[in-house]
Amino acid sequence: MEITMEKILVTRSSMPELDEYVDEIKDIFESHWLTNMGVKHNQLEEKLAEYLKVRNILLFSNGHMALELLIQAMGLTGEVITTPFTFASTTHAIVRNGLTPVFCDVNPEDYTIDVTKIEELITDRTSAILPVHVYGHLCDVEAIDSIAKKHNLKVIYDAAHTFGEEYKGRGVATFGNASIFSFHATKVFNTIEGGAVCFNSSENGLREKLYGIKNFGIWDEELIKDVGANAKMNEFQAAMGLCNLRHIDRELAKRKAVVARYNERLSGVDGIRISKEQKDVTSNYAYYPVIFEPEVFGRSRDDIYELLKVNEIYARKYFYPLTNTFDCYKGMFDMGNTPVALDLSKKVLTLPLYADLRLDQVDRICDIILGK
Ligand code: T4K
Repeated sequence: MEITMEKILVTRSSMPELDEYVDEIKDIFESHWLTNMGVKHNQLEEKLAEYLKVRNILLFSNGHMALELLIQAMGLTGEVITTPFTFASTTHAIVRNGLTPVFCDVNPEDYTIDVTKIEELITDRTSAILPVHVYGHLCDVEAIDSIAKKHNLKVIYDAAHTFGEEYKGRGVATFGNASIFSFHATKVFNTIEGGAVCFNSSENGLREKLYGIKNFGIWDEELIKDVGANAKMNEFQAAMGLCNLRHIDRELAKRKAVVARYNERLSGVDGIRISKEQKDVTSNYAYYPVIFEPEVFGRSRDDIYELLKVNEIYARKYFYPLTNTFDCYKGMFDMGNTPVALDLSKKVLTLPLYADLRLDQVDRICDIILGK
């Protein structure tokens, strides 16, 4: 008799009960108002601002457009210091604005930008720093803030992975000049596709500018002030967000239990490095990255990836390859400038993590990794 294995993907979207979503979208069917900053959109903005403890929030069709249009709205020029250990979106958003990404290495502790290496990359063309809170690990926001102030640079955080996190009781999106979140189906909180720009600072006219730019630059029927795009969140996306936000605390608690089980099984194993809790940070348990040191552990990241795959477990190599080695950027950047990121990208595997992942499934994954 053939035994069928249970397939486990790297993540699985959180969703409300069908009835709850149907209830939420009834108004949309009654009003025929489907998009362009409708009632659900506005309700979600209000609720998220409160949840995220941030003064300004604008919703977008996805996290990438939030970032791309934020860079445009802030009028950045020349060079932007960022990291290559991230999803394609971060680097593409800089390049698609006609700017030059300057890649800073990451630190080997939490894989965020190495703040000791930022200043040597600043030139008279640098306009901003764009660090990434990768996997939900918070960047050293205090050091970045002081470097930015000293050199009069803007700071935009790619906070795609840090929904709901806090640092010393402050919402994560209150740092820097602005931050973006992703509400993609694979994220801790999703609106199917979706994203947001958030900021606390009283950036001059930023809210109005972003509001216009995500709607073709239209300020009113006869006044088109910016070369905008279309990046509006529609009412069905917002309705999904309203439902998912009601259950976010339960979802986070379930994720926490999954992470605790992984930690229990994988900590203290020679040749395996797991993430440490960050001081003063309230985690959202977004990703579970594991670093495999092949000389010590005996097997490489790629060995484990394949081993899991034959067992129908689909972990992912987030973030390999580094963005500065992408085909589309061939010959443009030197990956030798970011040796720590390069090393990590060859050793990291993000294990399956989602609220409904059962603990016996976590055990099965760990048994396979540990050869039990
Ligand atoms: N900045 C950073 C640092 C980011 O990580 C991202 C996105 C962005 C910016 C841009 O934000 P968005 O524009 O995406 O809002 C996924 C996501 O598509 C992407 O949002 C995310 N980062 C990235 C890290 O992961 P893929 O290509 O790995 O996704 P995919 O389709 O292979 O899905 C992974 C797994 O998720 C599937 O095996 C099953 C599960 N899944 C997927 C979908 C699409 C579901 O359960 N439901 C679904 O609907 O990029």
